[in-house]
Amino acid sequence: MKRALITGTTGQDGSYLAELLLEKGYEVHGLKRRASSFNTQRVDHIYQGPHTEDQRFKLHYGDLSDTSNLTRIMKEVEPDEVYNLGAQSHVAVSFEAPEYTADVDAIGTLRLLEAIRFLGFEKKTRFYQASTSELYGLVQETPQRETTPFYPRSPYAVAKMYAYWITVNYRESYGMYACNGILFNHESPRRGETFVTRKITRGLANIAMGIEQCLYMGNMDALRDWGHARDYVRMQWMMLQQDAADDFVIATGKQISVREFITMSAKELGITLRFEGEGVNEVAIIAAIKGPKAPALKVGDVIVRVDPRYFRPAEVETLLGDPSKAKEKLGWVPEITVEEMCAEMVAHDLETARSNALLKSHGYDVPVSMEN
Ligand code: NDP
Ligand code: GDR
Repeated sequence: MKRALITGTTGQDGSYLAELLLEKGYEVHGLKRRASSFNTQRVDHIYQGPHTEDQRFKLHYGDLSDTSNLTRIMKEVEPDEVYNLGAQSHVAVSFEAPEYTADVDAIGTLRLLEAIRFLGFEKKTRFYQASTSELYGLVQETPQRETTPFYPRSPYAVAKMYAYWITVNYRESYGMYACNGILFNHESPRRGETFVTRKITRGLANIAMGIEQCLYMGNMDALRDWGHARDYVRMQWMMLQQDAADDFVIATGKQISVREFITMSAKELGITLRFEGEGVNEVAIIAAIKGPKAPALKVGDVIVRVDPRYFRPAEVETLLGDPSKAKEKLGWVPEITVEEMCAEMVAHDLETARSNALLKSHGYDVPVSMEN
Protein backbone atom coordinates (compact mmCIF):
# COMPACT_ATOMS: atom_id res chain seq x y z
CA MET A 1 0.00 0.00 0.00
CA LYS A 2 1.42 3.39 -1.02
CA ARG A 3 1.61 6.09 1.66
CA ALA A 4 1.03 9.76 0.96
CA LEU A 5 1.55 12.81 3.17
CA ILE A 6 -0.56 15.86 2.30
CA THR A 7 0.03 19.29 3.80
CA GLY A 8 -3.07 21.47 3.50
CA THR A 9 -5.35 18.43 3.65
CA THR A 10 -8.08 20.47 5.36
CA GLY A 11 -8.18 22.93 2.43
CA GLN A 12 -10.06 22.76 -0.85
CA ASP A 13 -7.48 20.80 -2.89
CA GLY A 14 -6.24 18.72 0.03
CA SER A 15 -9.72 17.36 0.69
CA TYR A 16 -10.32 16.36 -2.95
CA LEU A 17 -6.82 14.87 -3.19
CA ALA A 18 -7.29 12.84 0.00
CA GLU A 19 -10.53 11.41 -1.45
CA LEU A 20 -8.79 10.53 -4.72
CA LEU A 21 -5.83 8.84 -3.04
CA LEU A 22 -8.07 6.84 -0.70
CA GLU A 23 -10.06 5.65 -3.75
CA LYS A 24 -6.77 4.56 -5.29
CA GLY A 25 -5.96 2.48 -2.20
CA TYR A 26 -3.36 4.75 -0.57
CA GLU A 27 -2.83 5.22 3.13
CA VAL A 28 -3.22 8.98 3.47
CA HIS A 29 -1.64 11.13 6.19
CA GLY A 30 -2.71 14.74 6.43
CA LEU A 31 -1.46 17.72 8.37
CA LYS A 32 -4.04 19.62 10.38
CA ARG A 33 -3.47 22.81 12.31
CA ARG A 34 -4.45 23.31 15.89
CA ALA A 35 -7.32 25.82 15.98
CA SER A 36 -9.65 26.94 18.73
CA SER A 37 -12.62 25.50 16.85
CA PHE A 38 -13.12 22.59 14.45
CA ASN A 39 -11.35 23.11 11.10
CA THR A 40 -11.71 19.71 9.44
CA GLN A 41 -15.16 20.16 7.84
CA ARG A 42 -13.87 19.44 4.34
CA VAL A 43 -12.51 16.02 5.34
CA ASP A 44 -14.91 14.96 8.09
CA HIS A 45 -16.81 12.72 5.64
CA ILE A 46 -13.69 10.60 4.97
CA TYR A 47 -12.19 10.62 8.45
CA GLN A 48 -13.22 7.55 10.40
CA GLY A 49 -11.75 8.63 13.74
CA PRO A 50 -9.23 6.76 15.87
CA HIS A 51 -11.66 4.08 17.13
CA THR A 52 -12.56 2.27 13.90
CA GLU A 53 -10.92 -0.50 11.88
CA ASP A 54 -10.26 1.54 8.74
CA GLN A 55 -7.25 3.67 9.63
CA ARG A 56 -6.20 4.54 6.09
CA PHE A 57 -6.77 8.27 6.65
CA LYS A 58 -4.83 9.78 9.52
CA LEU A 59 -4.49 13.37 10.65
CA HIS A 60 -1.42 14.76 12.41
CA TYR A 61 -1.19 18.09 14.18
CA GLY A 62 1.42 20.14 12.37
CA ASP A 63 2.44 23.44 10.87
CA LEU A 64 4.66 24.40 7.97
CA SER A 65 6.44 26.89 10.22
CA ASP A 66 7.64 24.12 12.57
CA THR A 67 10.74 22.26 11.36
CA SER A 68 10.99 19.65 14.11
CA ASN A 69 7.32 18.80 13.86
CA LEU A 70 7.52 18.35 10.06
CA THR A 71 10.67 16.22 10.32
CA ARG A 72 9.13 14.01 12.99
CA ILE A 73 5.93 13.46 10.98
CA MET A 74 7.97 12.74 7.84
CA LYS A 75 10.00 10.15 9.80
CA GLU A 76 6.90 8.52 11.26
CA VAL A 77 5.01 8.35 7.97
CA GLU A 78 7.92 7.53 5.61
CA PRO A 79 5.77 8.61 2.67
CA ASP A 80 6.13 7.46 -0.94
CA GLU A 81 4.59 10.76 -2.03
CA VAL A 82 4.42 14.20 -0.42
CA TYR A 83 1.93 16.76 -1.71
CA ASN A 84 2.76 20.23 -0.39
CA LEU A 85 -0.59 21.99 -0.68
CA GLY A 86 -0.44 23.84 2.66
CA ALA A 87 -0.09 27.60 2.35
CA GLN A 88 -1.35 31.01 3.36
CA SER A 89 -3.07 30.99 -0.01
CA HIS A 90 -4.92 34.32 -0.13
CA VAL A 91 -3.19 36.89 -2.33
CA ALA A 92 -4.83 39.96 -0.74
CA VAL A 93 -4.07 38.67 2.79
CA SER A 94 -0.41 38.24 1.83
CA PHE A 95 -0.11 42.05 1.61
CA GLU A 96 -1.33 42.20 5.23
CA ALA A 97 0.86 39.33 6.47
CA PRO A 98 3.88 39.22 4.14
CA GLU A 99 6.38 37.78 6.60
CA TYR A 100 4.10 34.97 7.75
CA THR A 101 3.26 34.19 4.12
CA ALA A 102 6.98 33.95 3.26
CA ASP A 103 7.67 31.74 6.26
CA VAL A 104 4.90 29.26 5.48
CA ASP A 105 4.76 29.34 1.67
CA ALA A 106 8.48 29.71 0.88
CA ILE A 107 10.47 28.40 3.86
CA GLY A 108 7.77 25.82 4.67
CA THR A 109 8.54 24.21 1.32
CA LEU A 110 12.26 24.21 2.10
CA ARG A 111 11.56 22.64 5.50
CA LEU A 112 9.75 19.72 3.86
CA LEU A 113 12.45 19.20 1.23
CA GLU A 114 15.13 19.33 3.91
CA ALA A 115 13.22 16.84 6.07
CA ILE A 116 13.18 14.43 3.12
CA ARG A 117 16.93 14.92 2.56
CA PHE A 118 17.88 14.82 6.26
CA LEU A 119 16.06 11.51 6.67
CA GLY A 120 17.71 10.04 3.56
CA PHE A 121 14.37 9.64 1.75
CA GLU A 122 15.44 11.57 -1.38
CA LYS A 123 15.47 8.48 -3.59
CA LYS A 124 12.23 7.07 -2.15
CA THR A 125 9.89 10.03 -1.57
CA ARG A 126 8.34 11.90 -4.50
CA PHE A 127 7.45 15.56 -3.94
CA TYR A 128 4.69 17.70 -5.43
CA GLN A 129 4.80 21.49 -4.99
CA ALA A 130 1.60 23.53 -5.38
CA SER A 131 2.94 26.26 -7.64
CA THR A 132 0.70 28.88 -9.12
CA SER A 133 -0.20 31.03 -12.10
CA GLU A 134 0.36 34.00 -9.76
CA LEU A 135 4.06 33.51 -10.61
CA TYR A 136 3.30 35.10 -14.00
CA GLY A 137 1.76 38.18 -12.33
CA LEU A 138 2.45 41.00 -14.74
CA VAL A 139 2.29 38.72 -17.72
CA GLN A 140 5.20 38.64 -20.14
CA GLU A 141 3.53 36.40 -22.73
CA THR A 142 -0.01 35.19 -23.52
CA PRO A 143 -0.99 32.44 -23.08
CA GLN A 144 1.35 31.52 -20.25
CA ARG A 145 3.28 28.27 -20.56
CA GLU A 146 6.09 26.52 -18.66
CA THR A 147 8.73 28.71 -20.37
CA THR A 148 7.02 32.08 -19.79
CA PRO A 149 9.15 34.33 -17.52
CA PHE A 150 7.80 34.96 -14.01
CA TYR A 151 6.91 38.44 -12.70
CA PRO A 152 5.28 37.98 -9.27
CA ARG A 153 3.01 40.81 -8.05
CA SER A 154 2.33 40.00 -4.37
CA PRO A 155 4.14 38.73 -1.27
CA TYR A 156 2.25 35.46 -1.87
CA ALA A 157 3.56 35.14 -5.42
CA VAL A 158 7.12 36.07 -4.41
CA ALA A 159 7.05 33.41 -1.67
CA LYS A 160 5.67 30.86 -4.13
CA MET A 161 8.48 31.78 -6.54
CA TYR A 162 11.05 30.76 -3.93
CA ALA A 163 9.14 27.51 -3.40
CA TYR A 164 9.08 26.87 -7.16
CA TRP A 165 12.84 27.28 -7.55
CA ILE A 166 13.85 25.42 -4.39
CA THR A 167 11.81 22.47 -5.68
CA VAL A 168 13.65 22.62 -9.02
CA ASN A 169 16.94 23.03 -7.16
CA TYR A 170 16.44 19.92 -4.98
CA ARG A 171 15.53 17.95 -8.11
CA GLU A 172 18.72 19.06 -9.86
CA SER A 173 21.03 18.95 -6.83
CA TYR A 174 19.97 15.72 -5.16
CA GLY A 175 18.23 13.78 -7.92
CA MET A 176 14.93 14.01 -6.05
CA TYR A 177 11.68 13.32 -7.88
CA ALA A 178 10.26 16.79 -7.24
CA CYS A 179 7.73 18.56 -9.48
CA ASN A 180 5.90 21.85 -9.72
CA GLY A 181 2.30 21.95 -10.84
CA ILE A 182 1.78 25.52 -12.05
CA LEU A 183 -1.95 25.56 -11.45
CA PHE A 184 -4.26 28.29 -12.66
CA ASN A 185 -7.27 29.22 -10.50
CA HIS A 186 -9.49 26.29 -9.64
CA GLU A 187 -12.66 26.37 -7.65
CA SER A 188 -15.49 24.20 -6.31
CA PRO A 189 -18.23 24.26 -3.67
CA ARG A 190 -15.37 23.69 -1.19
CA ARG A 191 -13.54 26.87 -2.25
CA GLY A 192 -12.74 29.20 0.66
CA GLU A 193 -15.51 31.78 1.10
CA THR A 194 -13.20 34.79 0.58
CA PHE A 195 -11.93 33.84 -2.89
CA VAL A 196 -13.79 35.69 -5.58
CA THR A 197 -15.87 32.89 -7.17
CA ARG A 198 -17.16 31.56 -3.86
CA LYS A 199 -17.74 35.06 -2.54
CA ILE A 200 -19.94 35.64 -5.59
CA THR A 201 -21.89 32.35 -5.56
CA ARG A 202 -22.43 32.45 -1.82
CA GLY A 203 -23.17 36.18 -1.76
CA LEU A 204 -25.71 36.05 -4.60
CA ALA A 205 -27.41 32.96 -3.13
CA ASN A 206 -27.74 34.75 0.22
CA ILE A 207 -29.09 37.88 -1.50
CA ALA A 208 -31.60 35.77 -3.47
CA MET A 209 -32.92 34.40 -0.17
CA GLY A 210 -32.94 37.78 1.62
CA ILE A 211 -30.11 37.02 4.05
CA GLU A 212 -27.75 39.62 2.56
CA GLN A 213 -28.59 42.79 0.65
CA CYS A 214 -25.60 43.57 -1.53
CA LEU A 215 -22.36 42.07 -2.79
CA TYR A 216 -19.34 44.41 -2.51
CA MET A 217 -16.64 43.68 -5.07
CA GLY A 218 -13.10 44.76 -5.96
CA ASN A 219 -11.68 44.73 -9.49
CA MET A 220 -14.38 43.19 -11.70
CA ASP A 221 -12.25 43.58 -14.85
CA ALA A 222 -9.75 40.94 -13.68
CA LEU A 223 -9.56 38.01 -16.10
CA ARG A 224 -8.90 34.48 -14.90
CA ASP A 225 -8.60 30.99 -16.37
CA TRP A 226 -10.91 29.08 -14.02
CA GLY A 227 -11.10 25.28 -13.75
CA HIS A 228 -12.57 22.78 -11.28
CA ALA A 229 -10.48 21.59 -8.31
CA ARG A 230 -11.53 17.96 -8.84
CA ASP A 231 -9.96 17.96 -12.32
CA TYR A 232 -6.83 19.63 -11.02
CA VAL A 233 -6.06 17.26 -8.12
CA ARG A 234 -6.24 14.33 -10.58
CA MET A 235 -3.38 16.05 -12.34
CA GLN A 236 -1.40 16.49 -9.12
CA TRP A 237 -1.42 12.71 -8.66
CA MET A 238 -0.59 12.06 -12.35
CA MET A 239 2.47 14.28 -12.10
CA LEU A 240 3.99 12.00 -9.46
CA GLN A 241 3.41 8.82 -11.51
CA GLN A 242 5.77 9.63 -14.43
CA ASP A 243 9.19 8.15 -15.20
CA ALA A 244 10.91 11.50 -14.67
CA ALA A 245 9.96 14.55 -12.63
CA ASP A 246 8.90 17.63 -14.58
CA ASP A 247 6.93 20.89 -14.19
CA PHE A 248 3.54 21.44 -15.82
CA VAL A 249 1.07 24.25 -16.43
CA ILE A 250 -2.46 23.17 -15.54
CA ALA A 251 -5.21 25.35 -16.97
CA THR A 252 -8.27 25.25 -19.20
CA GLY A 253 -6.96 27.63 -21.90
CA LYS A 254 -10.05 29.86 -21.57
CA GLN A 255 -10.55 33.03 -19.54
CA ILE A 256 -13.47 35.17 -18.38
CA SER A 257 -13.71 38.27 -16.22
CA VAL A 258 -14.93 38.53 -12.64
CA ARG A 259 -17.89 40.50 -14.01
CA GLU A 260 -18.75 37.65 -16.40
CA PHE A 261 -18.59 35.19 -13.52
CA ILE A 262 -21.08 37.37 -11.62
CA THR A 263 -23.40 37.39 -14.66
CA MET A 264 -23.07 33.60 -15.01
CA SER A 265 -23.85 33.02 -11.31
CA ALA A 266 -26.86 35.36 -11.44
CA LYS A 267 -28.17 33.46 -14.47
CA GLU A 268 -28.10 30.24 -12.41
CA LEU A 269 -30.49 32.00 -10.02
CA GLY A 270 -32.79 33.08 -12.89
CA ILE A 271 -31.59 36.69 -12.64
CA THR A 272 -30.51 38.90 -15.53
CA LEU A 273 -28.19 41.73 -14.45
CA ARG A 274 -27.49 45.10 -16.01
CA PHE A 275 -24.16 46.77 -15.15
CA GLU A 276 -24.21 50.59 -14.99
CA GLY A 277 -21.64 53.24 -14.10
CA GLU A 278 -17.87 53.08 -14.14
CA GLY A 279 -14.99 52.42 -11.77
CA VAL A 280 -15.92 52.70 -8.11
CA ASN A 281 -19.43 53.82 -9.12
CA GLU A 282 -20.26 50.70 -11.10
CA VAL A 283 -23.32 48.76 -9.89
CA ALA A 284 -25.30 45.74 -11.04
CA ILE A 285 -29.07 46.13 -11.18
CA ILE A 286 -31.65 43.40 -11.64
CA ALA A 287 -33.05 43.69 -15.19
CA ALA A 288 -35.24 40.57 -15.12
CA ILE A 289 -36.11 37.60 -12.91
CA LYS A 290 -37.28 34.20 -14.13
CA GLY A 291 -38.34 31.29 -11.93
CA PRO A 292 -38.57 30.84 -8.15
CA LYS A 293 -34.92 30.82 -7.09
CA ALA A 294 -34.69 34.44 -5.90
CA PRO A 295 -37.85 35.08 -3.85
CA ALA A 296 -36.35 38.04 -1.97
CA LEU A 297 -35.61 40.11 -5.09
CA LYS A 298 -37.42 42.36 -7.53
CA VAL A 299 -36.53 44.08 -10.80
CA GLY A 300 -34.58 47.32 -10.19
CA ASP A 301 -32.79 46.13 -7.00
CA VAL A 302 -29.09 47.04 -6.89
CA ILE A 303 -27.29 43.90 -5.72
CA VAL A 304 -23.62 44.50 -6.60
CA ARG A 305 -21.51 47.54 -5.76
CA VAL A 306 -17.77 48.26 -5.83
CA ASP A 307 -15.83 48.73 -2.60
CA PRO A 308 -12.23 49.90 -3.11
CA ARG A 309 -11.17 48.07 0.05
CA TYR A 310 -11.05 44.94 -2.13
CA PHE A 311 -8.57 46.49 -4.59
CA ARG A 312 -5.04 45.16 -4.19
CA PRO A 313 -1.84 47.25 -3.91
CA ALA A 314 -0.65 45.50 -7.08
CA GLU A 315 -3.12 43.59 -9.23
CA VAL A 316 -2.79 40.62 -11.57
CA GLU A 317 -5.09 41.78 -14.35
CA THR A 318 -5.10 38.79 -16.66
CA LEU A 319 -4.11 35.13 -16.62
CA LEU A 320 -4.58 32.58 -19.37
CA GLY A 321 -2.79 29.23 -19.35
CA ASP A 322 -1.61 26.97 -22.13
CA PRO A 323 -1.95 23.38 -20.89
CA SER A 324 -0.55 21.78 -24.10
CA LYS A 325 2.39 20.12 -22.35
CA ALA A 326 0.14 18.42 -19.79
CA LYS A 327 -2.15 17.28 -22.59
CA GLU A 328 0.66 15.92 -24.76
CA LYS A 329 2.85 14.31 -22.08
CA LEU A 330 0.24 13.18 -19.57
CA GLY A 331 -2.94 12.97 -21.61
CA TRP A 332 -4.63 15.33 -19.15
CA VAL A 333 -7.61 17.42 -20.21
CA PRO A 334 -10.02 19.20 -17.88
CA GLU A 335 -13.47 17.59 -17.89
CA ILE A 336 -15.57 20.22 -16.09
CA THR A 337 -16.35 23.56 -17.78
CA VAL A 338 -16.52 26.88 -15.94
CA GLU A 339 -20.30 26.97 -16.60
CA GLU A 340 -20.77 23.52 -15.01
CA MET A 341 -18.58 24.49 -12.09
CA CYS A 342 -20.48 27.74 -11.56
CA ALA A 343 -23.81 25.85 -11.64
CA GLU A 344 -22.55 23.36 -9.03
CA MET A 345 -21.31 26.15 -6.75
CA VAL A 346 -24.52 28.18 -7.00
CA ALA A 347 -26.69 25.10 -6.38
CA HIS A 348 -24.62 24.24 -3.30
CA ASP A 349 -24.72 27.77 -1.88
CA LEU A 350 -28.42 28.19 -2.64
CA GLU A 351 -29.22 25.06 -0.65
CA THR A 352 -27.35 26.48 2.36
CA ALA A 353 -28.99 29.89 1.91
CA ARG A 354 -32.45 28.24 1.82
CA SER A 355 -31.81 26.41 5.11
CA ASN A 356 -30.51 29.60 6.69
CA ALA A 357 -33.51 31.60 5.44
CA LEU A 358 -35.81 28.99 6.99
CA LEU A 359 -33.98 29.20 10.31
CA LYS A 360 -34.11 32.99 10.15
CA SER A 361 -37.85 32.97 9.46
CA HIS A 362 -38.29 30.96 12.69
CA GLY A 363 -36.35 33.54 14.68
CA TYR A 364 -32.95 31.82 14.80
CA ASP A 365 -29.67 33.67 14.21
CA VAL A 366 -27.89 32.63 11.04
CA PRO A 367 -24.14 33.01 10.68
CA VAL A 368 -23.58 35.15 7.60
CA SER A 369 -20.20 36.81 7.51
CA MET A 370 -20.38 39.83 5.20
CA GLU A 371 -16.75 40.84 5.65
CA ASN A 372 -15.08 39.09 2.75
P1 NDP B 1 -6.82 26.54 0.79
O1 NDP B 1 -6.59 27.92 1.28
O2 NDP B 1 -8.21 26.03 0.61
O3 NDP B 1 -6.07 25.51 1.75
C1 NDP B 1 -4.82 25.81 2.31
C2 NDP B 1 -4.44 24.73 3.29
O4 NDP B 1 -3.18 25.07 3.88
C3 NDP B 1 -5.43 24.54 4.44
O5 NDP B 1 -5.50 23.18 4.78
C4 NDP B 1 -4.76 25.32 5.56
O6 NDP B 1 -5.12 24.89 6.85
C5 NDP B 1 -3.31 24.97 5.29
N1 NDP B 1 -2.37 25.88 5.94
C6 NDP B 1 -2.40 27.22 5.98
N2 NDP B 1 -1.37 27.68 6.72
C7 NDP B 1 -0.67 26.60 7.14
C8 NDP B 1 0.45 26.43 7.97
N3 NDP B 1 1.09 27.45 8.53
N4 NDP B 1 0.89 25.16 8.20
C9 NDP B 1 0.23 24.11 7.67
N5 NDP B 1 -0.86 24.21 6.90
C10 NDP B 1 -1.31 25.45 6.64
O7 NDP B 1 -6.00 26.42 -0.59
P2 NDP B 1 -6.34 25.53 -1.90
O8 NDP B 1 -6.73 24.18 -1.49
O9 NDP B 1 -7.18 26.33 -2.81
O10 NDP B 1 -4.88 25.49 -2.58
C11 NDP B 1 -3.95 24.45 -2.26
C12 NDP B 1 -2.55 24.92 -2.62
O11 NDP B 1 -2.48 25.23 -3.99
C13 NDP B 1 -2.10 26.19 -1.89
O12 NDP B 1 -0.71 26.05 -1.66
C14 NDP B 1 -2.35 27.30 -2.88
O13 NDP B 1 -1.47 28.37 -2.66
C15 NDP B 1 -2.05 26.58 -4.19
N6 NDP B 1 -2.75 27.04 -5.36
C16 NDP B 1 -4.12 27.13 -5.36
C17 NDP B 1 -4.81 27.48 -6.49
C18 NDP B 1 -6.30 27.60 -6.52
O14 NDP B 1 -6.82 28.22 -7.46
N7 NDP B 1 -7.02 27.01 -5.57
C19 NDP B 1 -4.08 27.74 -7.76
C20 NDP B 1 -2.65 27.57 -7.66
C21 NDP B 1 -2.02 27.22 -6.50
P3 NDP B 1 -6.52 25.42 7.55
O15 NDP B 1 -7.62 24.61 6.91
O16 NDP B 1 -6.28 25.11 8.98
O17 NDP B 1 -6.61 26.88 7.23
P1 GDR C 1 -6.42 34.96 -6.90
O1 GDR C 1 -7.91 34.59 -6.49
O2 GDR C 1 -5.94 36.22 -6.30
O3 GDR C 1 -6.37 34.83 -8.39
O4 GDR C 1 -5.61 33.77 -6.20
P2 GDR C 1 -9.12 35.47 -5.94
O5 GDR C 1 -10.32 34.65 -6.17
O6 GDR C 1 -8.87 35.98 -4.56
O7 GDR C 1 -9.12 36.74 -6.92
C1 GDR C 1 -9.29 36.62 -8.32
C2 GDR C 1 -9.43 38.00 -8.93
O8 GDR C 1 -10.67 38.57 -8.51
C3 GDR C 1 -10.45 39.92 -8.13
N1 GDR C 1 -11.49 40.36 -7.19
C4 GDR C 1 -11.67 39.90 -5.95
N2 GDR C 1 -11.04 38.92 -5.26
C5 GDR C 1 -11.48 38.67 -4.00
N3 GDR C 1 -10.90 37.67 -3.30
N4 GDR C 1 -12.50 39.35 -3.42
C6 GDR C 1 -13.15 40.37 -4.08
O9 GDR C 1 -14.06 41.00 -3.55
C7 GDR C 1 -12.72 40.63 -5.41
N5 GDR C 1 -13.15 41.51 -6.36
C8 GDR C 1 -12.39 41.33 -7.43
C9 GDR C 1 -9.06 39.91 -7.53
O10 GDR C 1 -8.53 41.22 -7.45
C10 GDR C 1 -8.33 38.99 -8.51
O11 GDR C 1 -7.89 39.71 -9.63
C11 GDR C 1 -6.10 32.44 -6.20
C12 GDR C 1 -5.61 31.75 -4.92
O12 GDR C 1 -6.23 30.49 -4.84
C13 GDR C 1 -4.11 31.56 -4.96
O13 GDR C 1 -3.72 30.74 -3.86
C14 GDR C 1 -3.74 30.87 -6.26
O14 GDR C 1 -2.33 30.72 -6.33
C15 GDR C 1 -4.25 31.64 -7.45
O15 GDR C 1 -5.66 31.76 -7.34
C16 GDR C 1 -3.93 30.96 -8.77
